[in-house]
Amino acid sequence: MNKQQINQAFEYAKMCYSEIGVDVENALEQLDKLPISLHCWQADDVTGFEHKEGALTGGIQATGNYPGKATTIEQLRADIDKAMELIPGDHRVNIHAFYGDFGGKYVDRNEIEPEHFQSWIDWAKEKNYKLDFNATCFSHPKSADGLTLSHPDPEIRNFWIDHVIRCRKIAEEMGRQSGSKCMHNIWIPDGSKDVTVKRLEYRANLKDSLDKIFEYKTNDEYMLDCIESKVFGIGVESYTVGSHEFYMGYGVKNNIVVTLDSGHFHPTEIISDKISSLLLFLPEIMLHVTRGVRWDSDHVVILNEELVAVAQEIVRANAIDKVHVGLDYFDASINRIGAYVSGVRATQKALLQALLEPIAKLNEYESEGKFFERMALLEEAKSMPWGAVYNYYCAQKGVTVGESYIADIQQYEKDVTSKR
Ligand code: RNT
Ligand code: ZN
Repeated sequence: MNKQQINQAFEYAKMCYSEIGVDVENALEQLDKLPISLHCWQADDVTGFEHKEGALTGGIQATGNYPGKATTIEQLRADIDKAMELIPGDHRVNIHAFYGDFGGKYVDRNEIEPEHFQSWIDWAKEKNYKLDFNATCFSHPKSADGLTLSHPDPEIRNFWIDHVIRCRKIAEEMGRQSGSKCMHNIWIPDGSKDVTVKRLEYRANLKDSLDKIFEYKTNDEYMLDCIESKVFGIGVESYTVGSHEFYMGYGVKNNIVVTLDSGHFHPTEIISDKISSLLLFLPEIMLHVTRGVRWDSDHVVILNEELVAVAQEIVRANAIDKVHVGLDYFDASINRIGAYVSGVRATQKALLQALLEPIAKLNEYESEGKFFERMALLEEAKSMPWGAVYNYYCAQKGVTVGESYIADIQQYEKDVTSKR
């Protein structure tokens, strides 16, 4: 497609949308202000930079051994830069604590400091990315028996409390230096494989640990904490300490943002319908958008019905400023940089479709009880030429249009990742 064809298709799309009362330029302006947080861990299968051969634990698993994964900070940053080049708009990078720049030394989780993340902050500043952060409470000897913040041993609990407080300070520093609020996510793997008797005790321990963690007050302008629940993990099938009810209760009571990960509920349970409930009780929400296939398999996000529903719920609830969209998947079986680009583009397409909805008319039909009309207009909206609008947006931002980014990924593989 050349520029003229892209523009012609866009003009046609604009006309179609204006007929149903939708302002395309306005939708694009909004899309452009919507950052997506790119998780650093897709580039290296959640390995991090603490050890050379650190095993991934905590009930999560990256499957596949596609060649060329990033094994150094430089490689990982180069891969993210490449992905960002193929994504229109300004976005965020979500870093895990065990990706620190430790200069070849082993720095334990209860020793990390903002200085270990200064090179990330500098890189982000140079590239105009904003940063998000995560405590890392897995892949560590002190999480080996499956418990961290809920551990019966107060010494182990204190170790993790210390780690998370340090992470909150690092997140605060990231937000302060980058001039954009850093979302700090807390997810712990705690749970057990088999029938568990002392469910209440571990949850009471977790509650107590969180209370201690949040005793340290951070500046809300620089960072916000989020707490992420889960239903089960591999080897942690019978009991998860940090369940949805646990964190929803804790979050609502203490005004802490809740993270909804789309892979963390029962296989047919969806997060789209949870957004409008949580928004009534919490000022903001964090999303981990992923694609579970039969379990929390963290497949690459694609443009499926639930992704569109999530985007629609955000837009219909007028909550663009309140819902933080982050991605969370790690597919090691395909080109990892391609996985980033496809996932972000799919998420943007879902958001764009939602922004292009004839919402005024739909609201009107619904208020008037015209339910056939509502259904029919929703059906028509599905086949409106939103693809032409997305292509135009890419072209406008100087980013490869349509499937031609496949060739860019192949080229980068040939020139860079295949040589690792
Ligand atoms: C695990 C959670 C968590 C992790 C990252 C690496 O099931 O989804 O968010 O994916 O912290
Ligand atoms: Zn997650």
